Amino acid sequence: PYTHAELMAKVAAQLTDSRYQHCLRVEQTARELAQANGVDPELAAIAGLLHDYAKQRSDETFINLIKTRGLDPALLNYGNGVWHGVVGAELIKTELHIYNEDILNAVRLHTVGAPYMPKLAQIVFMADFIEPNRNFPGVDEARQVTAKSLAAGVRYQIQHTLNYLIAKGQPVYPRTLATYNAWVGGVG
Ligand code: DGI
Ligand code: FE
Ligand code: FE
Ligand code: FE
Repeated sequence: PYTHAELMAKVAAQLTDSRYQHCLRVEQTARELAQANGVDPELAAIAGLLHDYAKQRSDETFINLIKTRGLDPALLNYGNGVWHGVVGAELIKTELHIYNEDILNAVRLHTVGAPYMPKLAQIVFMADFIEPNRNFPGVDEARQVTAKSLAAGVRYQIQHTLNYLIAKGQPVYPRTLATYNAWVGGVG
């Protein structure tokens, strides 16, 4: 297996410097959220470091993986935003030889979430949203909510994401909507 330092070099080689720096901030934020939530900080750090590993691959790469690895064909109707996590996890297996399903799932779910998310996946999802350089309106509230309750943070983020996609007229991947319904839905 690659050492942590070797994985850092692998990630750096795949990404622009600013995207790599984002990955390092997500790694550190995930480590802190793990410590606060009783999750293994090293697993969180690795998942955080790797979450955007595939972000700068070509559309063609993702389309081929969707077809050859038996992934949801509906993915073909979306783009890099949805693909780099859900499909990108395949490249982490093949190229980095990481087969820990907890790590791979956290990468897969980091953008669109899922109705059920293990704590590690919730941590990477939130670390990506609130890492120190994020500065969208509401990010400070998101940080405060997440510090009090990881699940409340997930709820906050998925509401924000759905609002953003609709405001922009973007198509919503069905699992993004399922995440929203599962985490936000209460009494109907
Ligand atoms: O990779 P990052 O920029 O750090 O952040 P991210 O992985 O959370 O989000 C990547 C993009 O994916 C973001 O611009 C929003 C977009 N996205 C998330 N869910 C959906 C989506 N785009 C579409 N079209 N549909 C979705 O359901
Ligand atoms: Fe991402
Ligand atoms: Fe995200
Ligand atoms: Fe990210």
